[in-house]
Amino acid sequence: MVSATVSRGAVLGAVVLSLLAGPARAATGEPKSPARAPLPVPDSAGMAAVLRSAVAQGAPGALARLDDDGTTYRIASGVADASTGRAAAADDRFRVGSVTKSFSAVVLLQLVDEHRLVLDEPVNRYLPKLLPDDRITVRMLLNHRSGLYDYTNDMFAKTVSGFEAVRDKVFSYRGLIALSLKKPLTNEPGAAYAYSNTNFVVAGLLIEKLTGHSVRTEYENRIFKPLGLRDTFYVHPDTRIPGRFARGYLTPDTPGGPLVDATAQTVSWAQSAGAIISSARDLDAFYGALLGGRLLSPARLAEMERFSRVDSSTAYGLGLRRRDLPCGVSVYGHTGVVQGYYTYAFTTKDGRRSLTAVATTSNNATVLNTLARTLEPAFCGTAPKAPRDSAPLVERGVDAEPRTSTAPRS
Ligand code: REY
Repeated sequence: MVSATVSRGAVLGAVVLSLLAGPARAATGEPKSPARAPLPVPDSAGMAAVLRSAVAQGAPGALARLDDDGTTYRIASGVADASTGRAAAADDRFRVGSVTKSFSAVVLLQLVDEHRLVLDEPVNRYLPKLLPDDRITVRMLLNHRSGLYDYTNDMFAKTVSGFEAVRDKVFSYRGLIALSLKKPLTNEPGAAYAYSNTNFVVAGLLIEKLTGHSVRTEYENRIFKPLGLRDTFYVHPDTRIPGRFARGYLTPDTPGGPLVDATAQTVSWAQSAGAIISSARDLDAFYGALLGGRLLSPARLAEMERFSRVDSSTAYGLGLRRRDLPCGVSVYGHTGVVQGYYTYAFTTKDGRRSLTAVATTSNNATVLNTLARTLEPAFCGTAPKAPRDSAPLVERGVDAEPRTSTAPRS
């Protein structure tokens, strides 16, 4: 069963959003180019077909919401709760995983705007002796070029037992960084892109050091409240998702094994790298506001959008990913993987068409690759192409990027 609705009239919401962004951000103004590049009409039937495929491939539920300049498309398939059979809904809350990284990057870039931080200064200037190499700058954290080893590689070498070992744990930032520093740097500072959760754990520690507040307070005051994100929370170390949510189910390493309900967890292993809870509505609003210029000054947004290529269709800026679609449209956002949930959240360059798509299982490469196929019907308007073959393209979902077992993590 797929449910789909389309509604118009969210224009007022968009107006309120920009007003709520407040005078502090007024200098950043509205989108610079009101003349919008023409985009094809979204193919909502194509998006629904992709969600149905994700459910057929093992996700208990899948949902998507597209906000297109005042028109909203809501689509859902499967169940939000496998034990009660409640149908999934496009408004259900979920864990966003690494989409959190964009929120952390926005906080740090606002601090740059406020002259409280310099991107090209060493991290050790702000956090003395934290890192083993003074050449690691703040920018290298945000663009994954520090070389800091990703401790989650070891933590989740075994999917279910690795998860069960940490689901109730509370880590300090420094404890997580110490896990990373047991291993040497994976590259010379600045020399290569290597996606690592450690970078955004250091970012969280930096936010707390510079502001004297928890990341929760900074996310709330700088982003959640000004944008009116009423479904978005940072509850760490609480293990519960407030309100109505879709449950997330982890796929075990052994094929055919039962799914594990992974909904309740501290996500302390990720914190500022991955512990935000949100909804498709709110992620669409967040990326729309970010790319629309309502969270950062034009200069800082331009820094966030200085991309370096990761592979033929992906580039990474500062806590921001770019996807180049076959139809020639590029979209901006992030992917997220947290036990039980895969998220794709992307928007156009002007922030006026935003898509969030979620599947409620993880550690299932087939589902991850299927979910990626929501982007084309959403932004290119074409029917999604069948996958080239049925073999999983993803070895491990950390980066939510297709990669092979032999390729370096990129
Ligand atoms: C960690 C493991 C994923 C997920 C991760 N996510 O680092 C960050 C991100 C926050 O990039 C887990 N995979 C899964 C395994 C693989 O355990 N053995 O797929 O749920 O979003």
